Amino acid sequence: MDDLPEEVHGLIEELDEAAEDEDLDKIEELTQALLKTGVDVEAITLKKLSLLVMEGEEEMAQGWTRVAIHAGLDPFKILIGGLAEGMTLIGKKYEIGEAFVPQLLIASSAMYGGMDLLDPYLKREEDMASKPATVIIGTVEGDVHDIGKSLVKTLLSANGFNCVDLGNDVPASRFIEAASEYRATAISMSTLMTTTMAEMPRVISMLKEEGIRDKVMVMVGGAPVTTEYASQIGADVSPHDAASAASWLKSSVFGYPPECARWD
Ligand code: B12
Repeated sequence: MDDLPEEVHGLIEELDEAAEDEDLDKIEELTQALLKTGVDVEAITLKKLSLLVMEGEEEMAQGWTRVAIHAGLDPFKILIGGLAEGMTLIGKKYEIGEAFVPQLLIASSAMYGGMDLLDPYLKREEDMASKPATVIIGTVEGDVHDIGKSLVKTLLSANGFNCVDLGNDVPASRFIEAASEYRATAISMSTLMTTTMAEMPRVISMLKEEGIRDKVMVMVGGAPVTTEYASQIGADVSPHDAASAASWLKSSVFGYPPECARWD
């Protein structure tokens, strides 16, 4: 961002102030002025958002999320390339000892703060037939990491799936109960820790014990989960990110028996 014209630097500084003051009219007005300069507003805004999440600046991250919305950027790009990218940046710092748990927590709040504002813009697709397929989503027992899980939920919802979010630290039995209760089409499990990965085969074993393994597709994911691990534990798939999870499920659901054929 160093090589930007003086005028653009000035506008970015003014936008920082307006974001801090939560001055919504000023943010809109300055965004229009920034667009008129002809600079790459998308690149500037995504970079700003990732840095603000990394620094845990919740108000500023919200202000710049508004800038991104006013600038007409694709809401999914704002989410993945801006807000979630900030979590990746703080994660790298944590791994080399330059950030600690409190910083991770404030970065998470900044990420969720921006995501709340984006929510109404993350449009739901309506072309999935009148009764959308239901997916049970959660982070496994013992694990409180929920950002990746929430991204999967957002992307699946945007692709027309009905998501039942069980949250984090979800006992295996809760996945099973919810699958039967909602006559689910799929279960999506996340974990970010090697120590809690064993919860995933536990859920799959319970599905088999209850005689319902063939009624639901099982997706597993999270940083330590590999394709090999997924097939070893008898999951159907482990797409590597939230967007591929949504596209895999969307294409798989059409060849899958309908809900009544599975659950009645
Ligand atoms: C933020 C963070 C936290 C936050 C979580 C806040 C929150 N609301 O989620 C807090 C501070 C609470 C936290 C706590 C802890 N953490 Co932590 N945390 C992280 C960190 C830095 C980033 C995680 C993150 O949000 N990434 C961003 C999201 C977007 O990525 P993601 O979750 O991986 O999701 C992507 C994919 O994996 C995939 N995906 C995710 N789920 C699914 C599901 C499906 C079905 C599919 C297909 C795809 C998919 O899609 C997403 C991309 O689109 C990671 C390090 C890292 N680099 O990952 C450590 C990390 C996960 N934490 C770790 C640890 C050890 C802990 C603590 C034990 C620390 C402590 N001493 O207290 C506790 C755990 C407490 C518990 N019982 O769970 C370790 C785990 C080590 C291991 N291998 O087991 C890591 C790897 C850091 C490290 N290198 O040591 N943590």
